Amino acid sequence: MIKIATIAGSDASGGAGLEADLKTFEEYGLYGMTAVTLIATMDPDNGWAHKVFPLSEDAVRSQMETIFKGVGVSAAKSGMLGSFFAVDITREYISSYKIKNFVLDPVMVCKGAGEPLNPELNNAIAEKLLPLAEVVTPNVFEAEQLSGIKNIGNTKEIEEAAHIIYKKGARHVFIKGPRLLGAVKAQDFFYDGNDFEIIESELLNTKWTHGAGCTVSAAICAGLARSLPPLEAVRLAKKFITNSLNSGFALNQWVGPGNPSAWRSSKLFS
Ligand code: PXL
Repeated sequence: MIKIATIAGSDASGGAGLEADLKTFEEYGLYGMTAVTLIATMDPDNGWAHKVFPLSEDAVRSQMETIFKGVGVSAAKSGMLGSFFAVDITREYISSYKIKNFVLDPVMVCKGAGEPLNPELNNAIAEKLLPLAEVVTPNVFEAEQLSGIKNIGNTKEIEEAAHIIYKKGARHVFIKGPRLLGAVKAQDFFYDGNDFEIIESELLNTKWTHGAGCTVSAAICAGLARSLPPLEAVRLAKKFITNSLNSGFALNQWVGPGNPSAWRSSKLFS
């Protein structure tokens, strides 16, 4: 059995965070483990406002011991870390256990949470975790933060941002889903230091995309765990998320996730 871990927050609503990661790992036939950094809850009496409950440093470190020392993994990803110590501990374990297949999802903002998380924490993520990343998976906002380029609005600026992020140490850069003016396809951008690749799928008209970023980075990580080269892992992840979002659904009036298991259950019950 191939083992894989996520270092991430728990989303009580189940669509994003480590819940999305675990569901994705399962679809790839892998054994998933979790180091929980925080618990995110959403308030139904206050417009689904997010609240975050960080776990203690000791609790985060103990989980890392369980996973990396006690078991071992073929790949790991990080999601919402939420504290400086979680960034430091992630760096420590990914480097001392020489995890080559490390996918950094630099979660800096959460849809629905309104404002960006702590900007100083974003700098720590860039400095300490980018150099360890086999693949980093920023959305456009995060690519702006990581590269320092403001208001990315066209392919040339995406290329520049990808190049800067690559120079800061990530071995592959995957920029997720910018809505560029005039785009008729859902486009993501992949850069490996030499070639710049646009990866396209049909543009879906859905607002149920909660957890899409977590899911796609988990799918890339799962592909790497299965020994796919990064570009192949990214292509398969793109198919996986498109499938999932094609079966998205509402949880309530505020939020709806994709359905990562849709392709399987449709076979089981047909
Ligand atoms: O989608 C970003 C995200 C990541 N991690 C956790 C979250 C969210 C958004 O809700 O709750 C735990």
